[in-house]
Amino acid sequence: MQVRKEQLEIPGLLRIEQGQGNLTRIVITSPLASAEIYTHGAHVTRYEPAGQPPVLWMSQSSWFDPAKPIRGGVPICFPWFGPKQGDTTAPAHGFARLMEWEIESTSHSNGTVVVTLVLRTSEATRAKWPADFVAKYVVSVGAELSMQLSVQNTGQSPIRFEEALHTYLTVGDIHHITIEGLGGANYIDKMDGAKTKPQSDRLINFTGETDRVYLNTTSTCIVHDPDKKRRLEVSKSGSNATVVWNPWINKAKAMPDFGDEEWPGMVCVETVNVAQHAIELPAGLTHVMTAKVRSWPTK
Ligand code: TA6
Repeated sequence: MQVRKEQLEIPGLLRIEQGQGNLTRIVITSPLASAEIYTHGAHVTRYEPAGQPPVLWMSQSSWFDPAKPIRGGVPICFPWFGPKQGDTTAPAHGFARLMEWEIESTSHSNGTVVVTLVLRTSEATRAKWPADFVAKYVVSVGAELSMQLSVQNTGQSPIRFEEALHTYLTVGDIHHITIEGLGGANYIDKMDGAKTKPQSDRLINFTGETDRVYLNTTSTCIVHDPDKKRRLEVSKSGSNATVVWNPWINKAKAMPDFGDEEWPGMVCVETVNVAQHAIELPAGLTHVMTAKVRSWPTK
């Protein structure tokens, strides 16, 4: 049963309102940072540390429609990533980002505001995925943004799922940034027939559409952004793979909810368990994956 709005709001720190598209939006304004979370998809759409520019990127062309995913912020991809194998009618990246999550609780401590949202098995989820689960998403907004996705198998048999916190980051210019942390890892290159290749250079540079699944990596990634004079750090736990994506010119043009000229201003560094890193979860157990995003101004 949904907890009442009045019991969830925290005067001066957290309010609940109708946001874009009349979707329910949680607005957090604390001394440390401000943020917005839509209950549609439990979708974090904004995170701004105090005195700093936005960390998360949002498309100006994003839909805010109960039947469509929001473009930008941190989509939750679950229980599959990309197209669903064997079902061309299924939504890309699973159903979690298309469903209404329930706000279970809110709290605050020393300027950090915490929101817990829940998605439970329903007829709608079973129609797409025959599993019993409870997904909990704990978002902590403070000097860093922490997002913890836990999935409990509440059924009687094992379940297998993929998951991603598909983080869109704002950058000054994709041509000028580098990403540190994945040197030496192998990656699946989705732009070259899904071939597996070594990331031989210590830093990732961008010269075209980039769509890579880095394997067997628990590393923290650092996005060096000389134009915005900052580095964005994406650290994680409970995740063994990282996706790096920029659609570049043609793919941006092909997406109606992505402005044609927006691609230079963003990069995705995604905290994932996909492909050979999909989660096999025995009955009764819970898996937890966490992503933390922090912005460090540089000289
Ligand atoms: O994470 C990269 C990716 O899988 C790309 O292949 C691209 O499809 C992107 O996700 C966006 O997917 P979406 O369904 O949100 O348009």
